[in-house]
Amino acid sequence: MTHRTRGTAGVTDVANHDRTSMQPATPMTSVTPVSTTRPLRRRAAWLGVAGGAIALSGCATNAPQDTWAPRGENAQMIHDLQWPIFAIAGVVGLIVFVAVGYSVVKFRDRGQPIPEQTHGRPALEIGLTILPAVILAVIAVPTVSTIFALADTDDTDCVINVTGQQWWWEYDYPVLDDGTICGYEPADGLTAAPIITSGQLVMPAGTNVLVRGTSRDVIHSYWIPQLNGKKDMVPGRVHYLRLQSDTPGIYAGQCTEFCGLSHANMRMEAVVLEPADFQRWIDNELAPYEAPEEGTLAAQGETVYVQQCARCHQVNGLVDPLTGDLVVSNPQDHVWSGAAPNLTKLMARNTFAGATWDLLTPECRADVWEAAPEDFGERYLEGVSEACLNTVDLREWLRNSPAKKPMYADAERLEVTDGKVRGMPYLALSEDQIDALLAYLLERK
Ligand code: HEC
Ligand SMILES: [Cu+2]
Repeated sequence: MTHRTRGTAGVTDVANHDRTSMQPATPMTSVTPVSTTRPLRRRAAWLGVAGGAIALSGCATNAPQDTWAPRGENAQMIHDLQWPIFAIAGVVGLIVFVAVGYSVVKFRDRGQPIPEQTHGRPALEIGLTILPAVILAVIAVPTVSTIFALADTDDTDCVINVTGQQWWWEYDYPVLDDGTICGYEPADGLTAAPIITSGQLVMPAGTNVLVRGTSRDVIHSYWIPQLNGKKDMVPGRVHYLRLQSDTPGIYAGQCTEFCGLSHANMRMEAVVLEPADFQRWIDNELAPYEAPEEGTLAAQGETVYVQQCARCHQVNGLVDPLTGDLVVSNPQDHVWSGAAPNLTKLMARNTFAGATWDLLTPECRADVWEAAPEDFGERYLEGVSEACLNTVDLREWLRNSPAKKPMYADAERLEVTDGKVRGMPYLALSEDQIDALLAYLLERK
């Protein structure tokens, strides 16, 4: 015979079914009444304010990285898929929220007895398992076909190699077997050679561009929202990304894989030019080097450049004025990633250092960036003039680049680095040297 001393099972059984008839252990009126409604209301008010602010921030008019404003075929494909799916998910979400809200309010605990507990409803459960499966199966059809369409490389007109490194993108336009660059023949008198630039990817309008992307250090991700989705760029691998647009203009993007301290300063732009303008761009990139006139400030700048910059940066065709030798950079000995931006035509682009700062003053920038598509090419190809040069940011960069763009969290505690640096180091240039360098760089366009 069992002897039950406490009978816990019996007590809980009773408590479950007769909860409402139980008396609270302590009377509800206590000596110090604590009200919970006021802090709760205040919290709800703050939540409302925060939620409203977040919702309103979605209304920005100047949002160059808007995924809902496609400007090319690939982005349009994504857009055509995302709208209906967003709508379906929205309807499902609404039904769920209404059902949950209704149940929460209607069946809230008012002290009523717990309803009779049943063991499931097979029809409902099976139905609610099959329904989402059917919805997902339906959505899968256009999704998979879009993924395949976005991975197609058969219709490529132009190949551009894109390489990420901390914290900027390099573009390399290879010379194809037929002697063209991206399908364009250089003008008479010019020799086809790979064009190497950084920051701004220049591409012809109405052309299927295929990016062959990789990385020299960590994983980065290439993303121009108005032209296509994201593509990770991984060391030791080549990933492909399609870009296309019919509308001349500048399309902004940014690295979307956390890649270290200055990840947020790793931006890029795609610049779309009409074919005739693109031809002019190519010809200008390939134009032979013109040394500064003797005795000018720019000529002094050339000397400073050869001494201070040429070990990392390449200026194609530059001849050392002192020795007469062709100057060839060897960034692999000085920079961890093994590369530094090619400065041959620095002033033909209009942003620098991972497209983070403008080479143009705000007024001149607006003239280019806000130009109508039919005027855009002409304005972009003007490059940076002396009157338009944003000397503020460029000077700060040359004075102390790691102070402008953080390269190390704690440079004081650097281990021995084999003489190599990440990004561009502090070079202790004098203001005179910087003046001369600016004059020299202004002619690089
Ligand atoms: C030790 C190698 C090294 C030296 C020396 C060096 N740089 Fe750099 N420089 C870099 C690297 C790496 C970057 C890319 C940094 C980034 O964008 O985060 C860079 C970026 C730049 C940029 C931006 C280019 C672009 O297309 O975005 C300019 C301009 C520049 N350097 C000018 C100079 C000048 C002028 C000198 C000489 C006074 C110089 N650099 C010396 C490594 C170097
Ligand atoms: Cu990155």
